[in-house]
Amino acid sequence: MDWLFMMSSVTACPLDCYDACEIVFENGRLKGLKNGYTQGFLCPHLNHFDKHEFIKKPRYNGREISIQEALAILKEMIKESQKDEILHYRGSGNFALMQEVTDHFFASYGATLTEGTLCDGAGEAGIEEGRGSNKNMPITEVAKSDVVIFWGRNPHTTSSHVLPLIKNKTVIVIDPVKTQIAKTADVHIQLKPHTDIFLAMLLSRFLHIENGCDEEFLEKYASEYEDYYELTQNIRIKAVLDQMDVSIGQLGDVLRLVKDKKVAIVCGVGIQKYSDGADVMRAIDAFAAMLGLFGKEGCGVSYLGSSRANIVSPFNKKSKKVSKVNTEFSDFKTVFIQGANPLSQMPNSTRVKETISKVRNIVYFGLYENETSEMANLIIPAKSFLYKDDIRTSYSHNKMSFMPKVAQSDIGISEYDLSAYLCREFGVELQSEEFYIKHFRNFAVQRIDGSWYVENREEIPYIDGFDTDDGEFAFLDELDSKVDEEGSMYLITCKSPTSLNSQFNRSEHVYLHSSLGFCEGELVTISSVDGSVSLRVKHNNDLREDCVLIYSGTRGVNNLTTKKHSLSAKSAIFQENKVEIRR
Ligand SMILES: Nc1nc2c(c(=O)[nH]1)N[C@H]1C(S)=C(S)[C@@H](COP(=O)(O)OP(=O)(O)OC[C@H]3O[C@@H](n4cnc5c(=O)[nH]c(N)nc54)[C@H](O)[C@@H]3O)O[C@H]1N2
Ligand SMILES: Nc1nc2c(c(=O)[nH]1)N[C@H]1C(S)=C(S)[C@@H](COP(=O)(O)OP(=O)(O)OC[C@H]3O[C@@H](n4cnc5c(=O)[nH]c(N)nc54)[C@H](O)[C@@H]3O)O[C@H]1N2
Ligand code: SF4
Ligand SMILES: [Mo]
Repeated sequence: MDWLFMMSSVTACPLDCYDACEIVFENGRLKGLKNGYTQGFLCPHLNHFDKHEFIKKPRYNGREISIQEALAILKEMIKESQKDEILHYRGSGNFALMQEVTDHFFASYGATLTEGTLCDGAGEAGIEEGRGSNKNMPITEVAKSDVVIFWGRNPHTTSSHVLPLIKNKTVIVIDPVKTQIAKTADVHIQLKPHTDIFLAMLLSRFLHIENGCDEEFLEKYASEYEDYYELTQNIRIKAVLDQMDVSIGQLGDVLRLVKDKKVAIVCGVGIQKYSDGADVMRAIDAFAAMLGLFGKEGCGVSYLGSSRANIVSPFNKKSKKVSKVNTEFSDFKTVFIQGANPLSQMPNSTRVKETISKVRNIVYFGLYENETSEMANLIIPAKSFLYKDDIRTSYSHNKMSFMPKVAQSDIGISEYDLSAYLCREFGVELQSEEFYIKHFRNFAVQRIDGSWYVENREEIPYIDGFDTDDGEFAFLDELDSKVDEEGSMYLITCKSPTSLNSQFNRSEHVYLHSSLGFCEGELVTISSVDGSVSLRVKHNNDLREDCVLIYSGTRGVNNLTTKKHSLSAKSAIFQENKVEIRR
């Protein structure tokens, strides 16, 4: 690696991750910043960041070229396409704010951008329906909680910096997988996947029956709670508990631990990878409302907030948009893909491959080789975060972290420099890089701990009620969800400890309970209504017997998933399809 060593500097991890760690870069080594939320440690992705081979040279139809040639070819591709034949598809490979500078060029030029999400959109829609906005309980608040409920969230894998904060607290885990946190939790409810809405509603119902609700809070901020209680009465307790594989005693255990306590419900994306994901999230929020958890210290629901909350983007130009979930790539002549691996990470890969193969000019602008670079005509290596100026925020806490260039490299080009070239060639106005970084910096304030935070992001949101029209929580008024029919197996496709979606060390296995009779190492075919994938088996008895686990980032996993949107948002629903296993 050609580091040009500089003094020790502080930067931040650019990855799409709750923790948004701050990093000390010293003599070519990356270490976690001791102060603040990073608490002096990083995760395996960043500890081994330089072990992963970057793309070093641009390529055009397999031939190595220079960056100047690559830019000239990109210019020709744009010139030979009508404006409405150009698509800018940007993923979340790097989560820092300057990634959006390319949006500025493509939107100003008249190209099409994407909308919707492969990630958290269904849950966010549910939160917005209930509260009128998605203001997140910053994860740092859990330090003040008595009880922490991890609901469809796997902190050892996806947000390990919360772990030091929950020592000696009561922990409840709701997850169909016996995750590492579940193994030491006070209560683990290993429910059947996609039954959380019933669990949340039954918890609300029994809380009400046992007079455990925060009535003062409810009268003031959620006065329709009696109607909601009535809705929960439509659930046939015994039959539904059987279907969920949960006992009434477990409901009692949860209620006993949370009553009159400071409770944080820490939700992940696991609960909402379904078409009714918004309703699931809203029912969990309703349980939080019944407990009166909003607007109080150490209490609340921590999900994925908007990392851009309270920041006005200078790059927010109007443009035509198509969905990121079921994009018809074949409608475009030139597709510019940045920080994304859609051929692996979008749902229904067979469809994605088919539609993208009809595109004349596929441009891939990224760091690593993958399924998308394999199909691209033009490959442009990006500079990694160490070699460019940037700034970032988090969707889990309120810090803003500066990311100055800490080393020099001749490899690749930054998003700003690529945009500056295109803006110059096509007569689009662009300010200096420094101007934009300063623009973002202006939304930060320094606090007494010396760290910078996004200005006016609340530590305790909803102190004065909700952001709905009447300031009250809007409960679900219909129950449209059903327990899935018995039969084929549930697909769990959660995050891997060794990869960040499709970056770094990607899993190559399917994980099954040993009692199913498949041998370790055996090749099996897993299929759904949308497609199939063949993978070797690894045993994992932390799974339920009715679950098939294939991590996000595994090649072929999205052959199995549907291109359908969730019902309330343009959000992907990776766990909607049931699957079968064949030898
Ligand atoms: N190591 C690592 N870290 C990551 C990522 C990564 O790929 N690898 N990705 C990053 C990104 S992009 C995101 S969005 C976050 C997501 O981070 P998390 O929110 O933690 O997401 P997942 O791992 O997808 O799912 C979390 C848990 O939900 C459980 N689950 C699945 N189905 C259900 C269900 O029906 N009900 C319930 N109650 N639980 C269910 C899974 O078993 C899993 O343990 O992680 C970020 N951090
Ligand atoms: N089956 C299944 N599918 C899923 C998920 C799941 O849980 N299961 N999770 C979904 C979720 S939550 C998400 S967020 C998406 C993520 O899906 P993607 O947004 O496609 O993210 P990655 O797989 O991380 O790939 C990102 C690419 O970005 C490039 N990159 C990294 N840094 C930079 C940079 O600085 N500049 C540029 N130009 N490129 C860079 C790398 O080359 C990398 O290959 O996947 C979704 N797909
Ligand atoms: S935990 Fe997340 S933010 Fe921290 S170093 Fe790892 S990937 Fe980056
Ligand atoms: Mo995500």
